[in-house]
Amino acid sequence: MTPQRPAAKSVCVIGLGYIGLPTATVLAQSGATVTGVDVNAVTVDAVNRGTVPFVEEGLETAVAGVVAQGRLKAQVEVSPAEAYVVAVPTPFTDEHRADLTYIESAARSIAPHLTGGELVILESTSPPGATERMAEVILAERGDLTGEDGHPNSVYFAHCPERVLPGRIMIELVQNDRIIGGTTRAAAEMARDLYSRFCQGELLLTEAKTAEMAKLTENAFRDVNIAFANELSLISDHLGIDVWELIELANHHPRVNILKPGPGVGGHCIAVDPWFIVSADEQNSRLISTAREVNDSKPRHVVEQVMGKAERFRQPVIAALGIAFKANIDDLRESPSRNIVAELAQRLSDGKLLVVEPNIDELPPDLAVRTNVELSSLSDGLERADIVLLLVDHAPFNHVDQDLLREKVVLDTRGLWRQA
Ligand code: SAJ
Repeated sequence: MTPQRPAAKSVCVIGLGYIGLPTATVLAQSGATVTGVDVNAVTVDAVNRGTVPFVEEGLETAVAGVVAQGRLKAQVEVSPAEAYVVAVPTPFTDEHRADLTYIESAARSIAPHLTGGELVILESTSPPGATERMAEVILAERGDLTGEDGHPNSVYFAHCPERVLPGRIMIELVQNDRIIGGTTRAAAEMARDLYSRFCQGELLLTEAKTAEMAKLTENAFRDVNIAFANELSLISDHLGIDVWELIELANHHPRVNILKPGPGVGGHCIAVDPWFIVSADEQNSRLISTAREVNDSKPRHVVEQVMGKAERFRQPVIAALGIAFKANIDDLRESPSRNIVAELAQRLSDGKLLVVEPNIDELPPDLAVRTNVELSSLSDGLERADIVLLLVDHAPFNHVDQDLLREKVVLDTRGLWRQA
């Protein structure tokens, strides 16, 4: 039986990171009273001052607005609400399995506040079965409550994975279609009513496990497609073919659309999520796990290429253009380019690595301690380098004067200058 109640007006969002904070903010903008919870007191203080501890276009103004209106406040403890949104990290272990510790501890912190009738939504990207697991943890703590529909003491559980692109989060949160998977139909409908507060995209109802798998599938699809491009780049290098020309030609076919090869796949989504499918059904995920391996092998290949070119110089100076995980962001986490630079720094016995990264002001600590690595401007890097290694297609690199590269050994892992 579907509960007859309006969309939740009070919401507690647990985890104020890249997804939780924007979600709390758009919920507050939609008129809900939102409590944002984070274990990190620095984050809590920042939000309560109307500021944001990371860079995301349009977020800070929005946070400042809802905090000033009293619609969003942050704290370290969970407090009672009609709906809870869990947006905590799901890291993976060394064996490529999802670590559900943060989800379980969020569930335990919610359990004491429930009275029956509440909705608990898991937003974190999760392996199939994680929403059921979250429900189990809560119901194990609270024997007086049930996960079945229609009782006065029912609690409703759903999985609503985020699918927003970093850099466009505030737009995509509102515009993207949303998959909403309930452990029961009533749970899915309650979650739909909550998301319809701010989401202009289609709200697609399904069951929790399918929703979990759908999110992983989207990222695995992209990973497999990038792996195909990366594999073509390895084959082309071996056969002496220009992979960019090859892909451009093949893409003229009306049903072929090959993605771009690069120095590897980074970020905390595409390079991680496919492993959650593999660990759920290893036997049947051969293509997905091979794609991960192909993409993970690409940075090694780039390092070998550079080391091969460096042999001809006594003290090679290498300008590495970009260490973010993709174009036009400052995020260095799980970045193949950063790993390539670290590996090169370790292997170069003599010579210098000039890191050109327009989106940061200082090198991360692991690179800063290396005496053969320095942060450099684009013009300085290009002038001093014997070898120019393009790793990220940041916008400023588009306009490099090709005359400056004429005397240099150039390794363009993104094919950016091919079109120049
Ligand atoms: N990359 C290539 N070649 C390409 C495209 C990407 O090498 O042709 C590399 C990028 O350089 C980067 C990595 O892949 O290292 C991932 O970048 P991305 O732009 O493909 O994706 P993310 O990780 O920023 O965001 C993805 C998005 N998922 C899909 O497009 C299916 C986003 O919508 C998700 O919300 C996000 O993962 C997430 O949070 O899961």
